[in-house]
Amino acid sequence: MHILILNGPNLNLLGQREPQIYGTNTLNQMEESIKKVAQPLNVQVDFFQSNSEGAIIDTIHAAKDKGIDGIVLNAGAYTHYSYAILDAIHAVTTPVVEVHLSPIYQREAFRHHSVIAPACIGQISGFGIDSYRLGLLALLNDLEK
Ligand code: CA2
Repeated sequence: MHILILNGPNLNLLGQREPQIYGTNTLNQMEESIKKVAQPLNVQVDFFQSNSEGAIIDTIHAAKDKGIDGIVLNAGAYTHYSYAILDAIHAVTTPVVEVHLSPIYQREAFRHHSVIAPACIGQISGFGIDSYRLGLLALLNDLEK
C-alpha cells in the first residue's frame, strides 16, 4: 500500500507557533512518527506540504498516476472554504481521509464547517499529531475492505 500525507497552508509552522492549539511537535516529527507506524505494516508513505491551493489540487489529481492508493489530508483553513479542493477530491477515485490536529468543533464557528467533508471517506479531528496516525489506520482499514 502506498499512502500520501498531504498538508495544507501554515502547517509548515507546526511546533513553532501556537503550541497550546497545535502542540509542540514539528511537521518533521509528525512525519517520523508516521514512518514508524507505516514501516512494520509494509506501507510506503509520501509526504507533501504546500501553502498553495493549486499545488494541493495538482497533488490530488496526480496521486493515482503516482501509484498512491489513498490520501490523508489536512487542508488547513482551506477545509472551511475551498470548493476547488472539494471538487478535486470529487474528481478523483483516490480515497481521502480528512484530518485535523485541533478539535475544530470546539473552536471558532467558522471552523465548525468542513466544505471538503462530503467528498472524504471520513474525518478525524482533535487528537494532535495522533490524528494523522489514526487517519492513516482508518484509510488502510477502508482500503483493505
Ligand atoms: O486543526 C487543524 O489541523 C487545522 O486544519 C489547522 C488549520 C486551521 O485553519 C484549521 O481550522 C484546523 C491551521 C493550520 C495552522 O497551522 C499552524 C501550526 C502551527 C502554528 C501556526 C499555525
